Amino acid sequence: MMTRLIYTILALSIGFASIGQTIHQLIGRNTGSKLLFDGNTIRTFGFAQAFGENPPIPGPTLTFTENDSISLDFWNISQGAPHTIHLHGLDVNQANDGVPHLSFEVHHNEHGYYRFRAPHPGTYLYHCHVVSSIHVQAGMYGLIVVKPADTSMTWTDGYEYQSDVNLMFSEMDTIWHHDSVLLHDYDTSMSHHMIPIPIYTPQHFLINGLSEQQLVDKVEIHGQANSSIYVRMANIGYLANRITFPAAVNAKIIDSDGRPLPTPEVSDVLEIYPGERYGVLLDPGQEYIGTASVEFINLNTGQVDNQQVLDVNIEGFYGVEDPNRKPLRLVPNPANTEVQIYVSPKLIGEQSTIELMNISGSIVISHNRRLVEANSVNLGQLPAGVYTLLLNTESGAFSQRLIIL
Ligand SMILES: [Cu+2]
Repeated sequence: MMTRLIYTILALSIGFASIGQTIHQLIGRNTGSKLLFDGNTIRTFGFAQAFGENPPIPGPTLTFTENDSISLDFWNISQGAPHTIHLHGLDVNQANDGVPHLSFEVHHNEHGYYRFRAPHPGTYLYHCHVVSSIHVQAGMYGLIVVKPADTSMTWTDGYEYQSDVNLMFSEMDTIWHHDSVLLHDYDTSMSHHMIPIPIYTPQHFLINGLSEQQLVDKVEIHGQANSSIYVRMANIGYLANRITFPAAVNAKIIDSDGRPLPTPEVSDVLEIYPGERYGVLLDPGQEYIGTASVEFINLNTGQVDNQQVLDVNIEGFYGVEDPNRKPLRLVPNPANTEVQIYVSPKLIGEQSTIELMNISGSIVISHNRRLVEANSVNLGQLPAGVYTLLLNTESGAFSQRLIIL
């Protein structure tokens, strides 16, 4: 199972794959570093994909196709503790499950293969299982996504979706990243419960490894109006997460822990406990710009210790070349004191309501108007910002984002 190899033949083993089998290479390292939102850098452990790469946190998302035969070629280049890959939720056999003493450990400068068949489509986790309280906190975790053969579906005979977003929630306590704690990364006597570990008091609350202003433009829920967005979520932290979606995206919880829910639940709010995974389908009916909230709940106190905010950006009719599919166009956009609403020929002559909504959802302008080709709207002295123009006609309701400078 485990082979001691020297680096000189390493190159021969990289990139090898036979038909029907996928080989992913992962490299366990305990010499990573991570930049936090406050500008501080801490030491981390993690999973990299290339030798010499600073391991990202989370580790790389492993994407498999249902029923594929997978080999994870796992190298330990850590100068220290052994590592494993535990495949959380995947129902692999014990020998390939990465639990030390039941499976195998990969020591420094060694590698081993985890072999398994990708199970039911869904969202799963992987993490190191050596002194897992420390190694997971140190950063040794990542997401596994198993897709059906038809990747436009959540699973065979499931839901069709047009775009997807993966969100992994975790926390970090910088004290646990001091060498004094990380030194306890391995204890052959199995007495690691004796190691005095400081009480876990995270200061950093992470979505895909980022928090606060690091999230801006990096992690967001993004999609198109009138299309479905599949959001996969996993909690690898020690706190619970409460996610609140805006009502405008019509969130529906469709799967949990890698299995479809027998009865999908329409709900804007979802709580995810440590180790759990959920799939949520969003079906925004119109353009929307707003936020989703992620609260981190302390399971000892029940209190919300922190809240992070994710941008939700649902685009309208941008980039649609067919003029018949573009019912309205705003010129200029960004605008200053006035905007022209150009409507498609089939809307001309229809009775309409033109409304302008600010980012808090308040209607700041409302007109009733019989539509002509170019409909002028005076913007007055509205404050600069992002607005949504809503056009209600006899043929239907349309919206478009308008930026006022
Ligand atoms: Cu480890």
